[in-house]
Amino acid sequence: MRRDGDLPVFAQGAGRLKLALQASLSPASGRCKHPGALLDTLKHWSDSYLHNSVPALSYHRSLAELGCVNSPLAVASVEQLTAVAQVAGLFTEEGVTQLRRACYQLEAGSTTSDWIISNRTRAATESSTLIREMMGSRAFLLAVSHIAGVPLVPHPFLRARSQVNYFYPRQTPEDKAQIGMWHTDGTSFVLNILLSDPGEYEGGEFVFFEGQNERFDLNNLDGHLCTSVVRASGDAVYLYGSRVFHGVRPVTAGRRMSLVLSFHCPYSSVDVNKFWHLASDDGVLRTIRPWFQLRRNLALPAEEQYRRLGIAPITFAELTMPRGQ
Ligand SMILES: O=C(O)CCC(=O)C(=O)O
Ligand SMILES: [Fe+2]
Repeated sequence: MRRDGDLPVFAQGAGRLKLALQASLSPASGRCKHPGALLDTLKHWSDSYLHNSVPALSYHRSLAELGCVNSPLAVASVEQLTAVAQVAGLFTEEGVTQLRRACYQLEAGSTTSDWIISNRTRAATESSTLIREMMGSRAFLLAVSHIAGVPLVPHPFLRARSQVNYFYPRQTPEDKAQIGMWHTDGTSFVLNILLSDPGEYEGGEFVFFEGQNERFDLNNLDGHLCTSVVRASGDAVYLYGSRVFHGVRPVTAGRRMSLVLSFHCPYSSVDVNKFWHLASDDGVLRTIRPWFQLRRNLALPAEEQYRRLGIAPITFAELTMPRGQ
């Protein structure tokens, strides 16, 4: 039996263009559960929610190790760029508790759709003080930059920057399973933080393809299909999301919640996000203006991007130093 037969592949190429046009015609395809609900816990972020020590990586592969020869970024090599890493112990217990609380609250603003992820709240940084402040924290950005191998800032496209995913089992056999279809992300530097404990759900494994994305073939995953060992609330999978196929298998009991954050390397104006990827979520018209804004923001010098965040630039040199210096 094909192990991931129940996980389809999200439309690529022309299929995605079609979805973008459909989204434009039915903007109400994702309906908010409780419009007008207060989504913010109004809790502030504190850097004490991060462990001081270097996050433990239980698994790490660079883009080179996945078979990529040409680096997508002129400023970093394929050896330097992390393709996949499993991260434990990034947050303290109190940090995990606060993130869980914030993400529970955001569920009232979630929408369901047939897109890649069935049920989610987008632009979490716009609704949650805690998540917005965390994304603007230099200590947090430095920790994620260490994992990624290059200095990072929050992704300038707000609706792609942060989202909370909620997965439930089907209620009736006719229901569609809530899944994360096999896909690559529209952004490259992506941290997927699991915010559920193992006892809270069954199924819902995070799977990824350990190989070049060009070689991905649903009918022949042999030897390349990996299931993440990330299990405990607060553990994370970091991905070079635009190059590594991944998905979330159906949840068969309970509820699985995850916070997905996207970043950008400000020393490069390269961004793989395609207009059609963004438009397949929001429709063509609603994507045009933010798209041009994104192009302008990507072209800003790194120093200016960090200045706008109100923090000192993270440099490449800083990432090669042992932590704590
Ligand atoms: O829920 C997760 O763990 C990851 C979902 C995902 O791949 C995404 O949101 O792009
Ligand atoms: Fe993803």
